[in-house]
Amino acid sequence: MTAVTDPQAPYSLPQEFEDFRETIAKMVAERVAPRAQEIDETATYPRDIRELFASHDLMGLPFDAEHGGTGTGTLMLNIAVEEVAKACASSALILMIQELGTLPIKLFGSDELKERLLPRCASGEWSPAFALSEPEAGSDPGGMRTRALREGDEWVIDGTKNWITNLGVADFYICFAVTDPEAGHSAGISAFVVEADRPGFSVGKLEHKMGIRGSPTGQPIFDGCRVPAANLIGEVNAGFGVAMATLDRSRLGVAAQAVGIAQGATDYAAAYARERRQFGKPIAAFQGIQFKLADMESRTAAARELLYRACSKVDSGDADMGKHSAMAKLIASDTAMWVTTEAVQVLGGYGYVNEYPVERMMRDAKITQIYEGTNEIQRLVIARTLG
Ligand code: COS
Repeated sequence: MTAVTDPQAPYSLPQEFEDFRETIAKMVAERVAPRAQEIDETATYPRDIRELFASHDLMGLPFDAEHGGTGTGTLMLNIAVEEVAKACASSALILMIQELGTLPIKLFGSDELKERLLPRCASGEWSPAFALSEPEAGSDPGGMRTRALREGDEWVIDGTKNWITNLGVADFYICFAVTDPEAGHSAGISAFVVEADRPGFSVGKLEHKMGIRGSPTGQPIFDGCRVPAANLIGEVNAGFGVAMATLDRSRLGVAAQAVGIAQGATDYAAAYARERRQFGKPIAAFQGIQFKLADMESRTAAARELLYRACSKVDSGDADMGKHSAMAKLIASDTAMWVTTEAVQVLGGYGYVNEYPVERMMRDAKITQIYEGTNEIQRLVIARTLG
């Protein structure tokens, strides 16, 4: 047997990750938490928070050093997402989308596309969007209707996407479109970069949402929108694989957001229970409340373990990363929904009003069970690996 010098080391986060978490937590407490309620109430995209992230180099977290990023990997990125989501899930989405909308380029793009787009995203100057879903193609993106036709050195894109994060804010959209209608379900799809200032691109309906209200979501419209052949990502007709490989990694962002929301709700409910007095003592003295808080803390800790393990799978390029990110996303999002509902219960009537943050957390938690693949789709992805 090989000698083990530090028995703790294989199963604890390196100190630099803990230090990083502490720095982010401090910034979040000072600058993000005080803005969270207003961002939700006014449903406005917090540009100031994005600038704050850029000034702290956080927008560079999803990128390699050669493209102006921090080169620090998925785990570091998702620790940041988690810490921000503790206070404001909409702000966490700013970091998540920076990864989701650039992974297709990072994984499959030409050197020219990488050099053209990634450094501007790493600096925070630009932000992307990932346009896969359509009104008639949500869980089943292989059935999309958006088309792209080759004309000379250009592609002409026609179609409408749906539920697209960063609508109207994004500088470019990763648009998936059918390029070979004869190829059959999911086979003849390609991925393109469409800059927001291309003629034929427009911002359609923006949604009024239950949660993550500080992040604009809606329908980008591509109407005879022309992009140069150089804007194709990867091979023609290989776009479905681009989308799937992206989601295998980006779903960890959703898991991190969910863990953050759950921890934020647990911390708030625990502090509240120490202060709130009924029947002559703090409600934290009652076992009914203690058991709730203990379960909230434990389930969140379990979800976090799964998340970090899946991050390390992605960072080491393990073949089963997709299964692990689906498991992390599934468990973390179900945990966030359960924990935030319990947090509202701990606060009682105060939990139900927006003077307190837990009703926002409960509304924000719901989307984590839906986007980047519903939890039913995650179960499908996991089940398929079981043989
Ligand atoms: N990585 C790379 N390639 C993959 C892949 C992955 N994780 N999963 C599937 N593929 C490939 C398959 O290998 C197959 O290629 P070949 O035909 O060359 O073998 C192709 O993609 C089609 O795969 P499959 O038949 O499994 O596709 P399905 O239409 O059955 O869809 C699910 C599979 C349901 C998993 C997929 O549609 C999905 O993830 N849906 C949810 C979409 C989603 O998350 N939407 C949210 C949008 S972002 S908010």
